[in-house]
Amino acid sequence: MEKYGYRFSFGPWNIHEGADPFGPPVRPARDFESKLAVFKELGFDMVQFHDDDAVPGIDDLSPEQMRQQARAMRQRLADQGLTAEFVAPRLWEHPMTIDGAFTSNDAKVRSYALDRAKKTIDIARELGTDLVVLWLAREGTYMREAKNALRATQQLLDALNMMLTYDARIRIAIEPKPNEPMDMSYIPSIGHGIALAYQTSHPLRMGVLMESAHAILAGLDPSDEISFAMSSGKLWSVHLNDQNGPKYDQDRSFGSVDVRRAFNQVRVLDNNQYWQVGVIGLDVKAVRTQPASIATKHLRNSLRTFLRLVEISRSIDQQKIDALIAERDYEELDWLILNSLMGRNP
Ligand code: GLO
Ligand code: MG
Repeated sequence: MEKYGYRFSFGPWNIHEGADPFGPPVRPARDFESKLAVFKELGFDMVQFHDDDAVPGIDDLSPEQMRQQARAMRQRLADQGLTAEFVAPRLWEHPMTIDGAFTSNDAKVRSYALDRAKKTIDIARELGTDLVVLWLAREGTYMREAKNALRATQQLLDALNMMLTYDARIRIAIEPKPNEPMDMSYIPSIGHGIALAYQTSHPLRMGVLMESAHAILAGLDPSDEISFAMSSGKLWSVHLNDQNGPKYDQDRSFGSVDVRRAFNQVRVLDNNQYWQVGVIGLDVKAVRTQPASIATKHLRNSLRTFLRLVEISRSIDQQKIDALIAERDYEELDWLILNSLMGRNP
């Protein structure tokens, strides 16, 4: 398969048992080893980790045990010809973090969160990656009055500064999301993530991860979010997927809802040589109806859709586009794009 220099990744959570808030798992859990086998089979190159995907039971291990397990994981990856793209602290499942982690109203919780972030950095180092991703899942509120948004922003900055100082080589990418699990999240968009990045003590080591579904939930266009981040060199990873309107976070296969929106994400990534700076992460989930034995097709489809859209984008005659723009004939431009997406060259 021609991959045009792109590298692809996903996380173990993208092979999923199908539980939702209204029903239990419908597919048996697969062990990590069998998930690892899927990566190469489907053309993926790198693995995304939560800290406890790499080191299960992280809260109960000594620092030495933790590091040793992370080293063993690096070897397991190498055995499969894989490497780690990033590690993200899972700060949303522990009972301590019910009301948030870095922005919890409880000082003990905040210090747990900082410790856990340091462990994530230690694990990243052992896995051989310098990238830490922060999805700020529970940093927000159900009741506006329950926290102080200004103080929360400062707390997030303090946490980022602590992490940047703890390891001088680590880079941090914030993954913004406007809601879910919280009603309202504190860093809802790429713009918020970048504004925070520039206020840290080491702005050069701060960037963002753009997830398509999160941008759509915020009412924003994912390709414009990508472009905004790239304009300051801060797009360090992506979670491409799709989302059918402002409802629960769907993580649908890339391009499966709106292929033109997917095309525009591919187009800006490809026109700006994203393959030189980052990996194409696909944060997608199989729909709950998919039987277990065939529940990896969402990953296959997303990767192939991305590559098909690269081919389409490169096949469109840019001179034609420029001429239509010069004539301000945007209806003809529309027709050109639609025809290309429908497999015709008008
Ligand atoms: C949820 C997020 C989540 C993160 C992952 C890595 O909405 O997209 O899947 O990407 O936990 O931090
Ligand atoms: Mg994501």
